[in-house]
Amino acid sequence: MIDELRAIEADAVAQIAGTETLEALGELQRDLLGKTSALGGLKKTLGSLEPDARREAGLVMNEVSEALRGAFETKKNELEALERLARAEAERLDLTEVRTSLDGGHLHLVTQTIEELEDVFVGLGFSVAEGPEVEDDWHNFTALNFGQYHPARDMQDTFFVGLGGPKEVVMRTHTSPVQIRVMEGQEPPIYSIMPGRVYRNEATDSTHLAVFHQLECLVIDRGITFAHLAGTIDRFTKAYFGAGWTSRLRPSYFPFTEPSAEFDIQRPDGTWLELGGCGMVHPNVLSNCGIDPEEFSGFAFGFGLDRLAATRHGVSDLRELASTDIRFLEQF
Ligand code: FA5
Repeated sequence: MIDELRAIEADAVAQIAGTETLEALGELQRDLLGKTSALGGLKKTLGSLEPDARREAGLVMNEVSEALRGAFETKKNELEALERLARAEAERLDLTEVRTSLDGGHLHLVTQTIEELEDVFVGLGFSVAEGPEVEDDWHNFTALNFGQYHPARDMQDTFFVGLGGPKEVVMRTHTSPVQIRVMEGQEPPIYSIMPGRVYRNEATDSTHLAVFHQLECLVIDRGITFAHLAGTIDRFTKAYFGAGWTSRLRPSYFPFTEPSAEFDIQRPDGTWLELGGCGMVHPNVLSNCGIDPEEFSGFAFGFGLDRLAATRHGVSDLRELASTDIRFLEQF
């Protein structure tokens, strides 16, 4: 039996050494060490030997099993290292390559989304406005009816910039300050959208980023009602996502709108996604911008563009949108 065991060992070691893939190695391991293997067969006959011969054969059998396990382990490490190298080689980017044509890239998913929504709203008669990402307290908070010590200031954790007096300059926490800039700069009627990047000092997870994007919509005219607001939200939801999608409003609070609501959109599978806030522009906000609230009324809404794009394209983690992984970015 001992000769037989040594022969099995020599044959197995040669087979292991000649294996070229991890899959083949797995199969070989089952063939050589499994219950139906030659080694397994000998193990079963061990009991029929005389005690001395059994002890001796048992020792050799353990040695052979150990040797084969070691050989499998070594080969597995070797094949895994080769596979890692091959993968790294396949994914290698030649950063010294000089591109002679411009067909090597495309706009980021969020930029594509902004452009698509601009088309939707321009089609509805809106113009597009922009404002600065570094804002003053007046535009980001005070003109929007956030009282100096109002707890609503804590609703959006703010990054302050070391310019001017304490807490005077901020990275804008939402796109609503652009409403103020638009109202300060032009007489009603106003039909504007304001897309842009915003910043909040918060921990990131699959549904929250510290740097993300919003799109703000502002309408100021004579006779504007809540029905215009609800209708506009539903119109753009269907234009962007398709006819099977609907929206709903839930009562909420924002200092700059009264009444205020949060709006969700319903996916065709029936589940809801919280997308943004909205409401009728607060009379104090109109007055702060020199617009007579007795003559004009209006609505505003603002929503998260990253969540919107992620929902439409099936991206389950918002952090992917900030990744530089070319395999992710190339999909859109
Ligand atoms: C606002 O920012 C208000 N300015 C919206 C508004 C505009 C209300 C006009 C009334 C009138 P809120 O903090 O809820 O509201 O944010 C709006 C949306 O931005 C959220 O519903 C969500 O879609 C998105 N959002 C908020 N925080 C994050 C975050 N950390 N990461 C990604 N998206 C976010």
